[in-house]
Amino acid sequence: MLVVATAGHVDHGKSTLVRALTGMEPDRWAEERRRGMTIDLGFAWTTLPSGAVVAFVDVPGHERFVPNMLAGVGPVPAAVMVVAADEGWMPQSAEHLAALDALGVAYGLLVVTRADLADPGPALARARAELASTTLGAVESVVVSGVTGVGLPELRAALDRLAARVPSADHAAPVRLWVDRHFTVRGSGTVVTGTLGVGRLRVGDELELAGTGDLVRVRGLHRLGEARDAVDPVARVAVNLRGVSRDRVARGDALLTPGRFRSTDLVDVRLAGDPVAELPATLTLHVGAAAVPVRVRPLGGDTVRLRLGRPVPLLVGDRALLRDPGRHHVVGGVTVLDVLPPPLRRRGAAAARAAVLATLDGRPDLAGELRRRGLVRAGDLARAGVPVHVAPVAGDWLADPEHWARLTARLTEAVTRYSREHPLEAGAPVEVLRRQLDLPDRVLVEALVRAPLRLAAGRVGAAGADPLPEPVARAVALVRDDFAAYPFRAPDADRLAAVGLGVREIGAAVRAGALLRLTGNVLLLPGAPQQAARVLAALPQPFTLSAARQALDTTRRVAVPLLELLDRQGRTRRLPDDARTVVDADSTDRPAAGRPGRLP
Ligand SMILES: Nc1nc2c(ncn2[C@@H]2O[C@H](COP(=O)(O)OP(=O)(O)OP(=O)(O)O)[C@@H](O)[C@H]2O)c(=O)[nH]1
Ligand SMILES: [Mg+2]
Repeated sequence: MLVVATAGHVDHGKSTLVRALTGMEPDRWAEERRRGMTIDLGFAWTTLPSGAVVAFVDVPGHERFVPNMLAGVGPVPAAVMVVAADEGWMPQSAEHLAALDALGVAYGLLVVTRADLADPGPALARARAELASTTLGAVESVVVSGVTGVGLPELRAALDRLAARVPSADHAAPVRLWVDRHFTVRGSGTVVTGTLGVGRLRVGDELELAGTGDLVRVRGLHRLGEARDAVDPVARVAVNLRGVSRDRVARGDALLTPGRFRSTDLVDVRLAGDPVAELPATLTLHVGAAAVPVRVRPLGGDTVRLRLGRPVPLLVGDRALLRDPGRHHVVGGVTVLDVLPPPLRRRGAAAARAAVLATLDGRPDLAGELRRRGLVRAGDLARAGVPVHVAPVAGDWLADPEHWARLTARLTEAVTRYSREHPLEAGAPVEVLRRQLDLPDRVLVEALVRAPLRLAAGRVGAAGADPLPEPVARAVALVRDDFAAYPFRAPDADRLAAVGLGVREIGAAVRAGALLRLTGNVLLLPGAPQQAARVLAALPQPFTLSAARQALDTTRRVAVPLLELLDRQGRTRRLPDDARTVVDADSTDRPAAGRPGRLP
């Protein structure tokens, strides 16, 4: 289907032309017919001699309704520029042409109407000259009269040639249907219409409503007034939505393939048109059928940063236009360069940003995005319109290869430094490394770990290294000798101090499993509980605390917490009279030694 918008000054005969070609009434409102003037968009269609179908989006020419005109033209790939022979080139001829040029519309026709009223020659010559320097360029032109019908066969033939020239659209692309009309149909609910530029719509599809993020279901589809199960682009389409009330949608909203777009309120763009330095601080951005107020921040050269009044689902490479509504002036077309721009905090950041943007052209460039960002989520790039065809380094994260290599080196340095500064710890905590390397996600730290580094228990250290730092290992060896003679006599404070086991050293030894902490500074070897249970099993059962203390040749300071640990481990059981029996000296069903808690 060829979808084509009309364009041109008020009263130049656009609607008359559409009516003559299609036999349909583009002016839908009674007020429009009463005033003889188009106010809002009109829709009409017909079959061309070749069998191709052309659908018109008929726009108003009056200067007050330019925003409506832009909503119609935004998503449409082709235009018919209409100029009246008797009036010639007029202000909205110029403004509409500027809009088509800003949006990059490259396919179209020039039609000089009302040729029965005046010599079409001068209007034709002027209009051709005006179009020549725009994206439309040297289009075919036809002279007609909507009243006498002169030129209409030639216009139909020209439309057929245009239909053959417009490139076909991508059926597989994600859908972004800009809503240009919405209404309710009794019994069916909410219906929205739009020009489907790319992507396929099917009954039953789930779509995302850009404005609210709501998921909605396609209940029915119409293409040019006929019910369809599916509609391929380019097409005029009406979508009956399930699960949304009419007041949740408005013109300028968009129906999206879920998960494929990200609405943004901050974009960096290249501007074609007026010098950037003279821009007003606020303008209106027109994209698709949307019109959004924006704050304009010139960055330098021809690039500006736009802060949008509300988020809009934009992609890198989108064409849009900036208009000054006060002055009825199309400021220029914009090409979206970045929908995820970095914040500008430091002095000189804007100029630096402009220098980066100067190298971009709005064509998606994965390698360039990775180079500039270093790290970025694959989903964020895909939703910005940049196809992703490289594997993530971790989770959903993509990395620039050089940046990743630098991070690997920095991780090794950070671990080495940490180990030097914290000799008693078994490596650097992942979270500490994440902050030092300024990484957005812990999975990135983990993915950076390469031999000889090793990740264990949330820390990154050198693989194969003794888990116990040298001074601690020496001290533990000394107390181990003490235990050889008296395995259940915990070293007292003096002994601990003498061998050099302070609070931090003890912590390191316990974490490494070299010592068992009964409580506080009461330490035994890790095998002590099992050994004790075997000794106690040889006593007459049940046995008292005092009998246990003597059999183990130790003090109450050790015996009390040791027996409690044995109880928790299920090796002994405490009886109501505080005596105990050994249940299973070699019980393996035990919680981690020293951790408070009961067996189930
Ligand atoms: N004689 C003559 N009158 C025409 C021709 N085309 C349009 N008109 C008349 O011009 C007036 C405006 O025509 P429209 O088709 O409403 O113009 P328009 O461009 O749609 O106007 P807007 O939608 O308001 O911008 C009407 O009175 C038409 O009858 C033509 O070819 N010859
Ligand atoms: Mg009209």
